[in-house]
Amino acid sequence: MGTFSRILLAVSAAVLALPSLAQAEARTLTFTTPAISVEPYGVAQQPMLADSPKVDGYVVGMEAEVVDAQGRVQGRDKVMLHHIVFAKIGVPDYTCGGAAERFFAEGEERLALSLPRGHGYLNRATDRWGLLYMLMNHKPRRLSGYIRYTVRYVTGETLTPVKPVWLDVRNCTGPDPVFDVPGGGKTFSTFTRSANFTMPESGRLVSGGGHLHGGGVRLELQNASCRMTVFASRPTWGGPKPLPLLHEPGPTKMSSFRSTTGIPVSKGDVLRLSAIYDNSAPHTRAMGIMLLFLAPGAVERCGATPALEVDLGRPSAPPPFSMPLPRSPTGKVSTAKSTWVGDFRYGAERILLRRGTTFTWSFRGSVQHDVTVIAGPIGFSAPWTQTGSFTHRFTKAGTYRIFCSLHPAKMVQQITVR
Ligand SMILES: [Cu+2]
Repeated sequence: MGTFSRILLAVSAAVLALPSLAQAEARTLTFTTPAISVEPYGVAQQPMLADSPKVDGYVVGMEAEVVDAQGRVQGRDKVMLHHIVFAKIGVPDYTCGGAAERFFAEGEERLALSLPRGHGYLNRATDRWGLLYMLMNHKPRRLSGYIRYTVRYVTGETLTPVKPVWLDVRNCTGPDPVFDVPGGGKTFSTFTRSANFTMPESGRLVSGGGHLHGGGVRLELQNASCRMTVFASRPTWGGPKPLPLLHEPGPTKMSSFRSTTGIPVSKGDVLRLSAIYDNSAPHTRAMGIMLLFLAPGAVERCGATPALEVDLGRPSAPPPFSMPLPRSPTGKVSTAKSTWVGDFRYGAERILLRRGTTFTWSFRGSVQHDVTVIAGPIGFSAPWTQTGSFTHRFTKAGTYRIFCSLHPAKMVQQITVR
């Protein structure tokens, strides 16, 4: 076949692929961040400006992954995408206000955004995007990762605009919206953390998905005003675990829904989000987040939920799991009631206490650290900090395995309570 025939063929294929509106175009745009360096077994997190489509249009789909310098997707056992959040700068967030509207996020579950046909998230050529990343390196050497994200983008057509509604059981309490599941309950016992959000307008929820961490059972959205369960996002477990274990593995997938009809919600309706976790063991630094997309407009009050297109995965109960320390604690056993938390180690790594003791960690790092129980009779954690102190009263005997979630391979501690 000659060159000319090949061009003709390509042109006719392109014409056939065009939608009915001659001007309309859907493209997949690919963006890659500069290199992000992550220390051995370390965590890197930072906000950065992000490239965005420089023409007016609508985002209809999105996904993100970590690639190496050659553009190859990195395995979860190298630099893992722990969390990523995209936001439009200068636009208040739907639920939390402030200066950035969160519109897309992924965690270990790799939830891609895919809006139902005819709906899109409006983007202007002049809009500016930011992203907040958290990467984790599972190798003993410094590695660089690049976040590559693809945007499915529609121009030349008017779509039904949607607004991102970010619901979180921690309800806008800062950059690290975590809570601790204490554990210590019977097999199959659960722990629930909930938060309410009152809808400021009416509309249809046309897409939604969830985010849970290790130990998550389900993430449930209810319309409390209508006494209806709207949607439950369920975790799928399994697949290879990124080794060494630097955190309790999370779901590999969370179920999500799409609907062109949408789930009706009315102005004033109270949406209640509940994160339900296994409570037979501690699950510290847990999360419960659901990102929904609302197409504003008049609806019938407490109208029926339509049939949803659900990407279910293979949901099951979280597998029983006991997190080991990445290395053995060393040094002589301390019986003091306090220790320091400094750059990349705890003052004492082996501690023996009497039940009822109130123990104090004093922070004095040049970077942030924390105290996170990864296994033990009761789970608790201290927030990321460089200064100040954190106390915990040990009321239950047993062995507490502790690390800094930001430097898990370096900062370990074991406290035995008798
Ligand atoms: Cu640390």
